[in-house]
Amino acid sequence: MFCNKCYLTLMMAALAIGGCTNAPDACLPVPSENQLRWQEMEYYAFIHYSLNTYTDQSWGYGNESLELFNPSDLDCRQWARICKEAGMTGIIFTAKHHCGFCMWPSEYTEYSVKNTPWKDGKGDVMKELSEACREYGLKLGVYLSPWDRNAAFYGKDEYVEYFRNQMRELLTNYGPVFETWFDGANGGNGYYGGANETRRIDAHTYYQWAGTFSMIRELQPGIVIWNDGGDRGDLRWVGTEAGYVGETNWSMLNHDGDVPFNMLHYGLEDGDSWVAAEVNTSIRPEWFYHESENHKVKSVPKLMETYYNSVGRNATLLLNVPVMPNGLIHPTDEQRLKDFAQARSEAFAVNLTEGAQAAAGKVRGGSRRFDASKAIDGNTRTYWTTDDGVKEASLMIDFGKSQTFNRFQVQEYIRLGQRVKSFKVEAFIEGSWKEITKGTTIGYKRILCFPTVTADRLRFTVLDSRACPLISEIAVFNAPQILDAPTIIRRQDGTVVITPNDPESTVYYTLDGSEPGTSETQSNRRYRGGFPTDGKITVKAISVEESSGRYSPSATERFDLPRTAWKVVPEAQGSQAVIDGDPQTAWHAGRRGQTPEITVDMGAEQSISGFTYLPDPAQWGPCVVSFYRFETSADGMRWQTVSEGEFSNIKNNPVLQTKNFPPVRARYFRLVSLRNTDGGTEMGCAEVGVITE
Ligand code: FUL
Ligand code: CA
Repeated sequence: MFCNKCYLTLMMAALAIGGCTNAPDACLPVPSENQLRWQEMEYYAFIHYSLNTYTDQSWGYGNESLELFNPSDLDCRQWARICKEAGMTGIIFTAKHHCGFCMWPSEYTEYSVKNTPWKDGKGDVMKELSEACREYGLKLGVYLSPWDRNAAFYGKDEYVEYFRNQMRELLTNYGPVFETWFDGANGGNGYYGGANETRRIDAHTYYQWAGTFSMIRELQPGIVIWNDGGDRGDLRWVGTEAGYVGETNWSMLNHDGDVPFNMLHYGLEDGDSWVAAEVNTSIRPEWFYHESENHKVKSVPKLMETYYNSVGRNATLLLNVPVMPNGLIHPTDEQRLKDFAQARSEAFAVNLTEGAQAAAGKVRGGSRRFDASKAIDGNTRTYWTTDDGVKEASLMIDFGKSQTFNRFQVQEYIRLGQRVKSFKVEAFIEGSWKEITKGTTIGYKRILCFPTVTADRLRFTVLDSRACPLISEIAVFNAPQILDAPTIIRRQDGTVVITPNDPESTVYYTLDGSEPGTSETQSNRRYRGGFPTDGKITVKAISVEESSGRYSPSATERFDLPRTAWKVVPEAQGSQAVIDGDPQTAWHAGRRGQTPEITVDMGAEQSISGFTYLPDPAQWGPCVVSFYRFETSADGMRWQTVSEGEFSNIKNNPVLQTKNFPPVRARYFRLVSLRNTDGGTEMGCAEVGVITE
């Protein structure tokens, strides 16, 4: 947190750097030294590993057996090596997830590694990880779940003391910790020492965060504290786990009162506190390891997109990699992280502003205070600026010769506050200035992608700013094109439709499970438009750039029987969207007092052993079901419940949910929403399906 007392120190820093008595005033609020150091870490790892790893769950209930924890090859040095090679700067580890199991031998509970078969109870994952991080030059962070489904006294006053005691152990015994992460989730029910009941708390009052935060700051003066709004932390969640923050992203918030989701996503231009954004997302759909997701590890293009939408939008990127039951990171994830690092170093290999000339344009109502060359001197501690009060200014970069580029990177000197509200970038092409891209906020770092252009001059113009703009660095790159895996859907009538991310590329696909190649053969077909299919199928597809022969990673989709004869009954306007095979179309059941259920007539009896639910992809008001009942019927009159329960962590991670049950024969099925993540029952649904025997 920044206070006015620090203002003088800051002014002096500004003078020293600017070397000029005329340095601009700070534009409050400004980041603390801890926040600055953290922001510069840019990209670091999340590691999810706990008892869930052994039960295939997202959230443990708190009663899972301690005997489950006995990894054969646990090696934190492997994790640290992989993260280091990936270009990451630290690791935040799930020391305790919602199930309450402690990955270190906590003095305050029996539910920890000390009572597992692993190393005869003498092991300590936190210790091994802290040593590995030190060895590889990575910073260490801890995730300590406030919600504890094992603790008998969770929900009572004494739990807060317990939580603080655990925090104290973690912040005392393992060296410097750069960040603490407290997930806000509380799904209510749990084991709670055998009580097996639902316990709800008010997350803002129950944990008495103020006391916990001051203890944390005392134990680790260099730390930053994560929060999801309102609790005076140092950095904020962005309101989604999908891997992006708003295009407009202010590093400020108001610290009082509840912070709505969209404020987490965009920040607040006139917020009173510095609370920059951290984008947390997983390299797989879920946070913990699930074997069934081994083919769902995000592609390099997807990771690049995530990078541009996080680090490239004034946030840090906290990328999760799960650990397998044997205690190691899966080779696919390792390879993907390496390829992602490689793609970034290729994209940002040559900065075209190095050796170029920069000049400030005519400034309306003021002089050019600090020279334009400061914006391309390779030093983020120096900056180009104008006189106070000037909120519109431009800077021209002359490459001296014709250059080809498609990325523009710009940084503000945030020590004196985040200022720029909007800007544009033009290139001098065929004798005139043409706008090639534009943006709103900048902050610590902003990267813009646009179609490749060739020009010898570029013009950057700040169109509006909270105070005179301070631009510390501008870089221009020519990143190679990256082909992404195409998306594959199957429509209700069995037609498979494949869409490449780059419309100019060619798609090849297979239906026999083999990896697609770059030329047409009997099994490797060239995609020429939607094609009919029948039965259960697996489709694999790649995008190919014909001119170079380069190709994308492959996409794989498995489809159960086509739904040709399916009908939503009774049919309501738009209700077919839930079975049309298109994950982008959705329908809501239970609006305006109607029953929150979807009933499907499959047209004929089938033997089914599971169902799938994909929530509405809409960003706001998606009505995601968290507690459900699934029923089947042979005649549409007499129904039986075959599955009932919870979709864990679906609120923050609304991916496809699969539930299995013993096979039943049925012609009809019905998904009933018992509760959605907002406490109501309305059910937003993009797709509902069954698993046939
Ligand atoms: C969520 C948790 O509920 C997930 O399990 C995961 O730990 C994620 C980072 O935060 O909200
Ligand atoms: Ca749909």
